[in-house]
Amino acid sequence: MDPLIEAPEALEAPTTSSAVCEAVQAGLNATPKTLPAWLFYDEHGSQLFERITELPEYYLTRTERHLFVEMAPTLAEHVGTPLTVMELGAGTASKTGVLLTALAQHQTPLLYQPIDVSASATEEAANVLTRLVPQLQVQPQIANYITERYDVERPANARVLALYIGSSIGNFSPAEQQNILRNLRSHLEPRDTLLLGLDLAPGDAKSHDALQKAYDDDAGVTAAFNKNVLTRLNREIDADFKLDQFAHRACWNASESRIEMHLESLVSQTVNVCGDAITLSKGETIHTENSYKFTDAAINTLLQDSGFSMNRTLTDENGWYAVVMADA
Ligand code: AVI
Repeated sequence: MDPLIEAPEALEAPTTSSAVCEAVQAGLNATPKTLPAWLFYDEHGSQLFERITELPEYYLTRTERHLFVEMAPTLAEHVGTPLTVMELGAGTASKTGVLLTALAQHQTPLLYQPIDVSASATEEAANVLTRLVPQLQVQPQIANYITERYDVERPANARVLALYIGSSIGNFSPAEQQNILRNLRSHLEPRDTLLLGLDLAPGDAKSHDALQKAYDDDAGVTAAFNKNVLTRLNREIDADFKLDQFAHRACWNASESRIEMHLESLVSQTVNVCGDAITLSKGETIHTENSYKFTDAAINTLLQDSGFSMNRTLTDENGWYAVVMADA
């Protein structure tokens, strides 16, 4: 994978094609049909995601970055020093530099512990960040924070600032969200802090239309990102999806408070996947992604159920995105 690309790989892709076949067949034989989210992040998919983060419609990344710029000067004061910073699913940590630069002004050296499944992304993060913040000691861990154990090192007496940003939590089910945060909480002590980046639910502040457009942009980059899973399956397991017979769909599921991405079959068709003939009727969809959006009440409940207590929330002037500080 291109090390410059920030791929939020939620779950590790299986390494053998028979394991890919097994996962894909299970999803396509289910009702409704689904495909696993790790399929998005091959090399091309990661590049497309990077382009998504720069789209005018995709406000999440730039809004979070603005909030970090705003909060960075007073962060050390709020969290307390001495401290160490750890980050779940750090990727190339492109936004973390803003926070680390500010924190390093209060403390030298500053230990930064990124945890990510991608060794190349973490290596890139270490290279870029140590050039940007020379006072930084980067100690990466290559681990899938969902399925594998990880450690948090605490240099003498330091508080831990745990980062889980980028709305990454939104791609997991509510039960998974709670498990991720509970597991994180088990590594922390009461004087530690969690910084969580979340996308907010539509309502008075954010229209459904604005949210919808973030997942169905005019340039068609998100559509290409979604359809790329089919290209990947054609290449990796010799499936025969015809891309022009599928359309990208993004829809708001109000009862689940999530944007769903689907691939809709435009005709009745049969697709061959690992020797399995999968039939799709016209209009039937394959569900490829969930992106949960949070109300204030949902954030509070999630934090409380995971053993954290809300300290303060920073939102942008539109009220579209939130960076939440919670006490462990
Ligand atoms: C990585 N994740 C936070 C993105 C999101 O907004 O749920 C993935 C994405 N899917 C479509 N566009 C972006």
